[in-house]
Amino acid sequence: MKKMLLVTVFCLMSALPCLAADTPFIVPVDQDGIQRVEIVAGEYFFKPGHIVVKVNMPVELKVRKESLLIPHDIVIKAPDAGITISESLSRKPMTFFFTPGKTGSYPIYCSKKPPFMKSHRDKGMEGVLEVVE
Ligand SMILES: [Cu+2]
Repeated sequence: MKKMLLVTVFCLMSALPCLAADTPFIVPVDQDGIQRVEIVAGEYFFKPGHIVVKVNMPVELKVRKESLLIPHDIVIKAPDAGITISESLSRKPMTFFFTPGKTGSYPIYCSKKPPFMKSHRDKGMEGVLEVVE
């Protein structure tokens, strides 16, 4: 119980990363049948960090990073679902198109790792792309 309270307080103090990690964002399907979603890469999280898309429907994913100085990238390696993304990010949104061909949960992460330091992924820069029926 006490631990639960601590976690809650921590989440309130740093609302964005906690929400990003815990609240699945169901990507809406636009009238033209495309699922459009925008992700922001911050230190050290993706927001939203858990996105849910429908299988066999096209996705337009826009990603940008928040900070000027710290380099980030986005990696999604799910070749059996037809998704292979690995790109450095900038403050200008970058757009990716793909159509997930298989249901499942696939990790989204930043592969940056400064020398002698923890990787961004280890610092929490990891999310989930969930593909559902
Ligand atoms: Cu990063």
